[in-house]
This record gives sequence, structure tokens and C-alpha cells, in this order.
Amino acid sequence: MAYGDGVMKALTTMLVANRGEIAVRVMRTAKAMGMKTVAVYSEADANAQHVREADQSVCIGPAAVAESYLGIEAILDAAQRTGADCIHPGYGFLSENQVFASACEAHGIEFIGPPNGAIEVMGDKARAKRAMIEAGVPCVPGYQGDDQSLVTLVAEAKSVGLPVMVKAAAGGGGRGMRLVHEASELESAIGLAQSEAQNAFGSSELIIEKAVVRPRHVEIQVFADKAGNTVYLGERDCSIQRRHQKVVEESPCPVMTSQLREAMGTAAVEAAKAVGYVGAGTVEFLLDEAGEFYFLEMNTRLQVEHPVTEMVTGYDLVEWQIRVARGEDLPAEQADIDLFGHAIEVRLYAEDPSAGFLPSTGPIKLFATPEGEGVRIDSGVETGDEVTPFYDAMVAKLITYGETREDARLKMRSALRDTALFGPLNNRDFLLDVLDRPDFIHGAATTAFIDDNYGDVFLPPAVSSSDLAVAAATQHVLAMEHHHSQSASVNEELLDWVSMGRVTDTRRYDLGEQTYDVSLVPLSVGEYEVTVNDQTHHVRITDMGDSHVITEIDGLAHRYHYHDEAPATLYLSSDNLSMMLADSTRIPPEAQDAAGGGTITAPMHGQLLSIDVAAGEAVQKGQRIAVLEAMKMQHEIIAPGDGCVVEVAASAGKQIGAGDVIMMLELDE
Ligand code: MV4
Repeated sequence: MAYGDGVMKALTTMLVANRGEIAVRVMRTAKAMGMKTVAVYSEADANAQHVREADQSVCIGPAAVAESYLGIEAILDAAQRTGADCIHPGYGFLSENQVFASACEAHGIEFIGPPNGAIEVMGDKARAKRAMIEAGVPCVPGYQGDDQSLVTLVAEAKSVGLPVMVKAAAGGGGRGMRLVHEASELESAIGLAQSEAQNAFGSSELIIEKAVVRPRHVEIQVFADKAGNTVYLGERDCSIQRRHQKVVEESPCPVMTSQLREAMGTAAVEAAKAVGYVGAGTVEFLLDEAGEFYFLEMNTRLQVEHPVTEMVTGYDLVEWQIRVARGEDLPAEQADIDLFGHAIEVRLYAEDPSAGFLPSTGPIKLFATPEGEGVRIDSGVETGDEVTPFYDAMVAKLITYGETREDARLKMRSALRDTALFGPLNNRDFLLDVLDRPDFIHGAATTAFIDDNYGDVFLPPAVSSSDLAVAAATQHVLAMEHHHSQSASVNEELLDWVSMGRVTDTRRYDLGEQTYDVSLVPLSVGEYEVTVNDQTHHVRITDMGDSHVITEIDGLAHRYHYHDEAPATLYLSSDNLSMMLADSTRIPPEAQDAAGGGTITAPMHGQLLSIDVAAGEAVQKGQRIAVLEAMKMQHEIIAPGDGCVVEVAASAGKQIGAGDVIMMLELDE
């Protein structure tokens, strides 16, 4: 079918060629519009939330993306078997893949995305830039020509003027990019960039641009229907990024004016029209300190951060995509599109900020998020699910809305304080810190924000003695409840407590270098005197649910999320700190034994500090064989019995996931 011929298509069944939060989010709108939904999944995702929420689901292969979510044949086959008449690609994976888009068309399946030609032009920085210059869209001054000889590139860089950005034409999102300050470095930098580009993208083609200093990343959401109507839906400021991964996004951009918005919006619409765009697209610009803007690239998909645009415009962009795919006109004209209030989105990643933001995996023991007016959570996991190492580390997005930017910011702080993710380490505490930085508060953050404010690691705030007092009181109450529920044989400890009223309950938490000895004395039911090293607190447990506890510490009320792994471990999350606390006086010896006899696995995600034995060595029961550091605590891994080391599977200094094999022992009978 040709675009713009006015033909309407009835679309009844949507296959979503994606996973995680975006698959869940897309299916919700499809369902709301009366469509049947089909999920595809890899073997690692057999019980994932997007599969649970779909009407039908089809396994498309093993965990590795190349064998599942990138498998064009298997996905088209799933579409045919389930009668899907359209495919939504989400973001990432096949969303900007021309081969996939045309294969859908060849199979008579509507690809919910732009026409092939638009994907093709925008996928090549040099072609995209030439098309934009032709269309009158402001671009960063530079060179995007065919002559790729070293002599020409160096000469062009000099005439553009240093500093310059050297970018791979086939790259994107910051990959294959380098900044050159000195003329003397040009030749080697360009040579290196060419070989890197060849290796990474199969093409050594480069473009050269004047480097914009401390820009903001401001992108315009555009939408076009098949009749050629094209509009812009305001902007998103995505300046806060870590290594080209967005962390916080918002709309409107804090420094936007109505004149600038109209200029950028018009330029973005021209960009879309120049490539015959259809559907949802995003035109990325750099905005410099003088208020000049420059085209960077166009993303030919629905983006991760689209919810902030939905919040300030009131439109459902997935609904718009479906209407456009059916052949309908855009639901609104430019003159009708207004922005109201302010929206902020943060990305919750399963990663370890204290270890360079390395991905963190494992079972999710608790995922609790707040509900309320002006708070939206887009997530792809629930309590009991698992974060696996195969896919992107983003597990959820929190989006808040307020009348003003400050309203939205305060609402986000409060939403994050009410969020707990236990199991995989995550960036919640980091996000809270970002929200309170002066540059963010003042709307002054540029792309230099993370470098200006943080190094390569983020160290969480220090644990307070009142947090540890709450931990001890919570563990005490849970243990008492457990004894009560097992009342057939009344525990000695409980008997002591009942008959004498007061018995000191002691615990020891090792956190990094520090050891905290905690002693708890019950004063009355739910009321304790808790001493942490030398500091004494008065703790009252005022309310306790399955996953939250409200306490009054020295007269001040606090709310915590918790997850209990009796008898030793308690996950606890305060307003700004997520903790995993293990009471070393209660770690049972059997918990240190490995699951499969001689298979020694990591009890939790962490960094292996040492491996103390080598293959072939004999070990004795109780001997330390490795040390794991997790959440600033050192855990000794001990041999569960006498035997011999068959194989060492992990190495010291490396991150390791919960359940990963450290070594194999052969235990004596
Ligand atoms: C630039 C630039 C400065 N000058 N180009 C990074 C991602 C890719 N989309 C383009 N990027 C940049 N291109 C010129 N001519 C600075 C960046 C940049 C950046 C852009 C957006 C968001 C975050 C960024 C972080 C570092 C550098």
C-alpha cells in the first residue's frame, strides 16, 4: 500500500517484538483500543511480565538477543501463526532495522514505524546531515562529504576550527565519537576513528563537526500521518546522561521559550518531511549556551522517554501510532497541541553505582512503587521476577507530573523515597542524589552534569545508627512473630522474653571496615531501647506490613521498606539509602554450604575479592575458599566439607551475580 492514499486498515492483532517495560506499555494501549496482543519471548523470559500480560505468546529462541529478539524469521513466523496484522517494534532491537521493516511489509504485516527510506537516510549521519542541510534544518558546521581521504578529513577539520567532534557516519547515540582539541592530534585521531568505525559498524566513513561546548540535549517529538500531516509535540530535555545513557528526562526544557520552541519544532517538522516521515519520531538537537540549536540525529522510533511528552500534552503516543498505522489522520493539529505543567522521568537501572554502574542481576525479592496522582510507573518486572544479564539493565521508569517544575521534582523525590528494589543493586539512591543537586534544582544541567557532579562511581550515603537500630528492631519483631507462629514447641528465647520481660537481643552487622554491635532491650510490646556501638536510640514499631515498617526513632516517625531473609539477612530501604544487612551472629552454617554439594555459588551479587584455593588443591570443611564483597560487606565463602578443588570458574576482582558458580569441589563421602 502506498502512503497517503487514504486507505484505511482494520488492525485487530498486534505482535510486540520487544520485552520489558516497553512491551508491557505498548500492549496496554493496544488492549485499551480493543486489539488482541501477542508477546514474543526468549527462553530467559518465559515467565516475564510482558508474557503474562499478553493474550497470546510465542517463544522465539534462546536468551541471547541475536537468537531471539533480533530473529526476524522467528518473529514473522510468530506473527503468522497468531494472525497478527501489525508489529510494534518498541525501541532498540529491530525498531530501526530496515530489513525487518521491509520484511514485515513483504509479509503483508503493518510495521508500526516509519517507511524504510526514512530509517535508511536517518541511519547514516552523513546522508542525514546532507538531507537536513538541503531542507534548511540548522546543523553543526562541519564536513559530511564522500571524500574520506585522511588529507581531506584533516584539512576539513582545520577549516571547521578546533575543537572538533569526529563521528562515525554509521554510529549513533555517542558510539564511535571522539573529541579532538589539538591540530597535532588530528591525523592520529582520525586514523584511529576510521579503524574503530570499520570494526564497530563495518564502515570507516566519518563526519567532522565543530564541537559544541557544554550543550543541552533537547529533542523534539514529531508525529506524521500517511497523508503527510506533520506536527511537533514539544520537547524533552535529556541532558542528564551517563556515558550516553539517559538518566533523567523532562518536558518542557527548563530554558525553553515559546519562540525557541516554535523555531525548533518547525525545524523538526521540516526534518521529518524531508525524509517522508510517518509515525512517531524524535529529532535530537544540541542547544548551546547562546541559545543556538543544531540538528544532531533523528531517532526513527518511539523513545524510552516518550511518557514525559504524554504527561504534558495529554496524548497517548502509542494510540497515535496505531491510528496512523490504520491510515487515520493525526488526532490533533498543530494549533490544538499545547503543553501543560511539567513532567520528569527517571530511569531505574539494576546496576551498582558503587562499582562503576556495572549491571547487577538476580531475583527481585521486592519491588515496591508508590501510587498516586501525578505519578506514573512504567515497569517490566514485579516482585518474584528475575533480572538476567542478557538484556538492558533498565527495569522501570518513574514519571511524575506537576503544575510547575518544582512540583514535579518534589513529587519525584517523594516517589523515589517510596520505591524499593531489593535483590539486584540499583540506582535509586543515586537518582535521589541527582534530584537534589543545585544544578538540577535550578534547571541548569547540561550534558556535563554527571562529569561535573560525580566521578565514575557514586558512593551511597553512610548508614546511620538509627537505620541499624530499626534493622535490629525489625529483625527482632519478625523473629518473635516467627516463634509465635511455630508455637507448638515454644522457643527458649521467647520463654525468656515472656517470663522476664527483658532479654537483650544482640546482633552484629559488618559494613565495610566498620563493625556495628547492636543490642536491643524490649521496653514494652513494639518498643525497644537499641544501642548501636555507643549510641542508644528509642525505637517504636508503630506499623508493620508484609514489606513496610513504620517506626518512631527518638520521637521521629520514619517509613522503611523491608524484605526479611531470616535468620540473618534483612533488606531495608530508608528515604535515601537501600541496605542489605546481614547479622553475622546468625548466619547458619548450612547457608554457607553450596546448593549442589560441591558446587560453590555466589550467595548474592557482589565483587569477588579473593579466591583462596586453586584447582587440584585439597580443602577442609570450614576452610575459607573465597571472599565476596557485597554492599560494602565481606562475606567469607567456606568449604562445606572436606574434599578437593576440581575447577575454579570465577576470578578475583570480578563482579559476580547471585547464584553464579565460583568453583566446583569434589567432596569426600
Ligand atoms: C556532539 C557534542 C558536541 N558537539 N556533537 C553524544 C551523543 C550523540 N548523539 C552526539 N553527542 C554529542 N555530539 C558536537 N558537534 C556533544 C555530544 C555529547 C552529548 C550529546 C547529547 C547528550 C549527552 C552528550 C554527552 C556528551 C557529548
